[in-house]
Amino acid sequence: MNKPESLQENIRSSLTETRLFPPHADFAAKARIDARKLSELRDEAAADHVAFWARLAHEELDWQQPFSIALDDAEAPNYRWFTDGALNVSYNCIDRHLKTHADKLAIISEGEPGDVSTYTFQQLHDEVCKLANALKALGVAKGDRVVIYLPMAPQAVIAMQACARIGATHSVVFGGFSAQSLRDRIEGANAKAVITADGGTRGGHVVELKKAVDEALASGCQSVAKVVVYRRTGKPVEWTAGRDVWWHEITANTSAECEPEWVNAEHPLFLLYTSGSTGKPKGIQHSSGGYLLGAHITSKWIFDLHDSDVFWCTADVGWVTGHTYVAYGPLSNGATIVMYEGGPMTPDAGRFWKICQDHGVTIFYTAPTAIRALAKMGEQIPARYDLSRLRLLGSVGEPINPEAWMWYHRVIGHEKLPIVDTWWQTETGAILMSPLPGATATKPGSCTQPLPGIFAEIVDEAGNIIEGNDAGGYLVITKPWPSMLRTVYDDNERYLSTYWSQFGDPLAARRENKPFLYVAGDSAHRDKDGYYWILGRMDDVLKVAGHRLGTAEVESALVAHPRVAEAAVVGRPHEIKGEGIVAFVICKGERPVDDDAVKLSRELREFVSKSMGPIAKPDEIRFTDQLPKTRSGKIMRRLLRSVAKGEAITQDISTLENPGIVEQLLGRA
Ligand code: 7RM
Repeated sequence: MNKPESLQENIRSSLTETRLFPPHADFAAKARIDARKLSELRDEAAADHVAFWARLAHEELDWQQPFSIALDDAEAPNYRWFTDGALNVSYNCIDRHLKTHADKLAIISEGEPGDVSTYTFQQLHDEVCKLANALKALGVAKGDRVVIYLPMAPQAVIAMQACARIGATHSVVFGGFSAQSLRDRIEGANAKAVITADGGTRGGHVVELKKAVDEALASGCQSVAKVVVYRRTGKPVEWTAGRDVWWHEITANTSAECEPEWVNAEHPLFLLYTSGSTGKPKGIQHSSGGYLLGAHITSKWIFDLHDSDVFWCTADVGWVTGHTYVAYGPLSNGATIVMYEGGPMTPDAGRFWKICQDHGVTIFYTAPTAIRALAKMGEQIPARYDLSRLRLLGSVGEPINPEAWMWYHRVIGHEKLPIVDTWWQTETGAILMSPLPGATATKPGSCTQPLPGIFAEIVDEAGNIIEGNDAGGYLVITKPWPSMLRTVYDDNERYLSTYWSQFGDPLAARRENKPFLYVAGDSAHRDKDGYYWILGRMDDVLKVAGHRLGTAEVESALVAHPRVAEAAVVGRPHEIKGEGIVAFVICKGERPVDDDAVKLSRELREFVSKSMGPIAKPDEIRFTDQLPKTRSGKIMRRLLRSVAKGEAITQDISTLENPGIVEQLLGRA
């Protein structure tokens, strides 16, 4: 295992946690899925998992052309689902609700300054159609890529849905990423258009999105013909005539009807760039039909969506959670969603609870880092707000430590609301492991079990499945599922090598008719009850305050600085953020000391913040003459992680090329 030392605490809780919280009878009585239904679904999926997904796809989605082929595995592990079917995702999220729910609220949105806007399903339909028509008029056609770089406002959902409507493939870039990261993603996707805003507000600051787009386009991005700008702040922006157009102008005299583009189920709905252990972020490519089925059914089952629910997922649309549980899954179920533009501490730590109260939120889905940050502010803050409408709580993004789980349960859930700890990834498209709130007894810190239709296993270093319970090792998924990623955009080799090659050549497996193992990159423990505990990443992917980052990206940002020769970045446990970033840096020339070290360290932290985005800013920079390397030249990250944590070095350093450097790293030389 790559980083067992950071897993100790998670392992400990997975072994010692004995508290069990069965679903409340009154919740279970009204739940869409109760224990009996869950076991029926499991049986059905176990008997024939392809037929199981096919039944759901037929029943739950509206097809313009129903499919007859459920799963095509001829090119496995490039699986295809529902291949001869045609549908439109925006039709499924909007139009199909108009007959009965045209006047129901689809979106309630609050800006950081406190301004509220709402859209009924009819209004959402009209706005989506207008933008869709305007995009078409700008020359955006089916199959083109559109980069979306917007604040957390309804326009982000409208833009995504408008792309889906015309069959354009969107690639949303998180507004917290800098111009440089934006440029890499625009170029990676060869985008034809960018949709942005004059700015957004976060933590009291204006985020200058349009300025970052201008900067990105000034240094490349030849493919971009048009930039659509939504007016949010009203602050003046630079303008490139012929390229830049105002959203409100291009949609002003545009029809509010736009016939959906019926696309094949496999048509790429979106790319989402995500960090891996090496190199540049990968463009994870998702489908239309399979993805929507995953988003739809998990929203319905896990969040137990009923007609009267008001669902708030706090994730930004720049991350996969904001795709599946803001822009697509709940709307596909005809649910009302809440969106919030700003930060959780603005103007104070009561903001989330005030929003829950003011908009009557019934289902609240957030990240452990937010729970920990809010818990730290004390229970008197949530106590000021009426949270009585809440009926279900969720967690996502990283392992939730049992203390945070218990706080959520006790202070927000008043010891009666179910908590769904949902495990999934950008790559999986939708939640794969989670309790069902009316059926599954929960344990603080465990995502419990795979959903019906999902087959998980734990394997050892050699890829052998470990049978029985009380198993620890690599988490793998053994059967394809509809919402899985289809490929890495423009790099299928990377798709094969990252997810399918850890335990042997997937193409050889195809020839020999052996099962494929999707390697999630997480380590996990399955306890004696068959419950899964996600222990953490096996690779160099970090989760910093819920944001997925690769150490390699931060390293390449650092070495772009003129004084840096080499850098190694590791994660270090952080009480609130989950992980913080520590960088070990070798400078060109002499190792900086004293004032120079202090100044350069500040400068490098700013430099990374500027080039990647503030979320990637290292907590600490340490200058060293050398990095600890093995004789084969590999950086010994495990050792760096121990040093960063300030803990005793227990690992064997005799394999190091330069064992003497350990003293310097520890600050003793
Ligand atoms: C949805 C999302 C994926 C990685 C994944 C895990 C970690 C996510 C949980 C979790 C423990 C959870 N997508 N992770 N959810 N770990 N319990 N409930 O976060 O692509 O950004 O990250 O996040 O390590 O591999 S992601």
